Amino acid sequence: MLSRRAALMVGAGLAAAPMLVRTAQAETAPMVADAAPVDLSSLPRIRRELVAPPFVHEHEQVAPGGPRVVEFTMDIHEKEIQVADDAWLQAMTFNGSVPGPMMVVHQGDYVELTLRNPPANMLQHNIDFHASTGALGGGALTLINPGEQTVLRFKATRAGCFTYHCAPGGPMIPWHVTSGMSGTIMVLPREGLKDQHGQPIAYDRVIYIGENDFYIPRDENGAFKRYADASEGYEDTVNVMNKLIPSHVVFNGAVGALTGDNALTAKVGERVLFVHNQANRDTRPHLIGGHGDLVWEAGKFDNVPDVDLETWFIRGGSSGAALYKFLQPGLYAYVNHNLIEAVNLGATAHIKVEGEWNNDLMEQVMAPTPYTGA
Ligand SMILES: [Cu+2]
Repeated sequence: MLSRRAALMVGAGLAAAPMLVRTAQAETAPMVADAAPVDLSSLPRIRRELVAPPFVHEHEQVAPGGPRVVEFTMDIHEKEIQVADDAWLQAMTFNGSVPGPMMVVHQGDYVELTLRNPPANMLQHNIDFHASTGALGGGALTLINPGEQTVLRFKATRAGCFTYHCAPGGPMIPWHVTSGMSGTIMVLPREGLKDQHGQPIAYDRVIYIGENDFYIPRDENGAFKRYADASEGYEDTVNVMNKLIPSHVVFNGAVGALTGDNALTAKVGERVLFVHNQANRDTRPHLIGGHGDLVWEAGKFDNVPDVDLETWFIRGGSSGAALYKFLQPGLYAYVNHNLIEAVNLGATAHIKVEGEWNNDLMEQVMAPTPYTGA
């Protein structure tokens, strides 16, 4: 007798889908069993409680000492989310949020993640950390069924913002990623960030944006379809997805997730580090009325940052970072500067900045008045 999940997978022709992961899993298992043990018992351990985006858990920018083992726990939740007034998605999430929570460690630390797939879920999941080395980024060691949990430890050898995402094999990979299963780990250099001259630089806050392209099917009348669970929507969703035309391109899981009453806040003089994750598709952040003072476009902090950028490019499958010190008060829009995606499809965030207006930087010399002509 097949479980409901197995029946759905077979019904959708997916039984053989996770082949790559299964093969890598089978090949990796004996190597893992034979490998020399590593003794990390002398290293201090610290446990970090993850928080939902656009916020980030407490962390030090400069490492307070030598390498540590940094412990995290994430639960995977399959749940329906509202993407727009008229659109719902059977989302798959790390820790219940889209994007998954940001994790912060320092270069040389060990990341120790307990990943749990609660019994109420219907699908297999895993995690591929672009920051890690080997075993499909950990994907071959973390594939878990509903009702299972696993612990993966990897050494964060390279500094930068890195995408993580679910990658359970075959067509499950794009489906899970475009259903919300991606996020960012930020590996800070132990001595903190440096500017283009190699001088230390700090941020006052992090704003963590996860951009998602969603592919929600429509019915014969053009209305978005709503499904009882993820598997029920699978076939329709793949048909939309394979045409590569997203129904929504949004920040943090929904149109309006970071605008209006949900707008972010900052103060004139504050340095904000914008971390932008896109696990599937290229994008091009732009802060309207501001700049990227220092931009690690590819997200990797051992590269010299670009300065004074107007728009920067985030490659699909990566996380980038941009530092900006706000100089004027007012309402700013942080957008994907494909403006169709920003305005019509949803990829906009707002930041309300408090402070004193600086007429030297900009002044309205004459307010709009009736045209007097030549
Ligand atoms: Cu998954």
